[in-house]
Amino acid sequence: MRVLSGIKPTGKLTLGNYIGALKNFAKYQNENEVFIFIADLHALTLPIDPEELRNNIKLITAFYLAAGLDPEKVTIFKQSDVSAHAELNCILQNYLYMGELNRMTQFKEKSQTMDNNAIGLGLFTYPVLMASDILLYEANKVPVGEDQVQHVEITRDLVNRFNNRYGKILVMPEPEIAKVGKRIMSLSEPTKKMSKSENDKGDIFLIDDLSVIRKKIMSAVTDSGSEIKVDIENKPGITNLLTIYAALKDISLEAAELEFKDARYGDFKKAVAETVINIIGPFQERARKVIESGEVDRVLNEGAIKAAKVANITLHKVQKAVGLK
Ligand code: ATP
Ligand code: LTN
Repeated sequence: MRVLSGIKPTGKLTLGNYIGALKNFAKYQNENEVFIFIADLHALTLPIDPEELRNNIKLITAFYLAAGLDPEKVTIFKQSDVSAHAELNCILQNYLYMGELNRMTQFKEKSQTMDNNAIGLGLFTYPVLMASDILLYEANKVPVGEDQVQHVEITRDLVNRFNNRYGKILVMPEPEIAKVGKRIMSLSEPTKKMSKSENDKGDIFLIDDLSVIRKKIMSAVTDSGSEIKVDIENKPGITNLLTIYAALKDISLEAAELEFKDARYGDFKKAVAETVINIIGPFQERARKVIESGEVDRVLNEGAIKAAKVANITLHKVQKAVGLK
C-alpha cells in the first residue's frame, strides 16, 4: 500500500495536529510505502511572512522526525521541491469545476471573513493541488483529520471523472481518519476546532513551555455538573479532554471514561495534563536535537530526489493520457 499525507507549514502546530495527523504517520512506515511532505505551496494560499514560512518548514520537518518517522523508510520532502506537483496541478485544474470548489467547507470558512477582492485564486483551487499531491504518488491511503476528508472525497470524484474519460490512469485514494481524536477542539471554546491559525488561549501549541501546557489544561472550560463522561451535546469540554487522554494513551473513549468514572474534575484535568506533558516533553526534546544536528536539510534534499522519481512517472502517464505527449 502507498500512504501519503502532508501538513501545511502555517502557524504553530497544535496538539490537534499532533493527535489528528502527526502521531499517526509513523505507524504506517513498517508495512507500507510512505510519503510524508510539507505542503509549502499550500501555505501561500493565505498571506504569510517569508521568514516565518522558512522557519515553519524546518520545524515541521523536525516534528516529523521527532514523531518517529524514519527517513530510511519514509520519503520526507517539501512539496515545492518536486515540480511535478505544480505541473499536475496545471493539468488537473481542468477536471474540477467552480461549483464543486465553491462548496468546500475549508474555502467557505477561510474566505468568509475576507474581502472578496483579497481572496487569492490559490485558496479557491486548494483542492486541485491537494488532489495532485495525492495522485502523483498513487496513494491508496491518506491519513488526515476530519476537516480534510472533504478534500480527499473531491479527489475521488476527480479520479472517477478522469478515468472515465481516459481509462484507468489515476489510482483511487481513501481517507484514513484516527479512531479517536479526528477533531480535537479548543480548550477555551470546545465547540470550535483547535486550529493553528486562530491563536487563542484554548490552543495547545507543540512548542509551548510545559508549564504553559499544564496551565491551559487546568483552566480548560468544562461545564456545570460533576460527571466525567462522553456527551458532545452537553459536555463538549469534558468530552474533548477525554478524547485527548484516550488518543494519547491509545485507548478507547469508553476505557478513558471508565478510568475517571468516580474522579473529580480537578484530578481528571491533572491526569490529562500529565499525560500530555509526558508525551509532548520528550517530543520537544527530540525535535530540538534534530534542529541542532542540521539533519533537516539533508532529509529534505534526499527526500525530494526520491519523491520526484515516483511523481514524474505518474505525471508522464497523465501527460500521455491527455495528449500532451
Ligand atoms: P489552519 O488553521 O492553518 O487551517 P490546521 O490546524 O487546521 O491549520 P492543517 O495544516 O490544516 O492544520 O492540518 C494538518 C493536519 O492536522 C490535517 O490532517 C488536519 O486534518 C489535522 N488537524 C488539524 N487540526 C486538527 C484538530 N483540531 N483535530 C484533529 N486533527 C486536526
Ligand atoms: N490540506 C492539508 C495538507 C495537505 C495534504 C495534502 C494532506 C496538502 N496536500 C495531501 C494529505 C494529502 C492540511 O494540512 N490542511
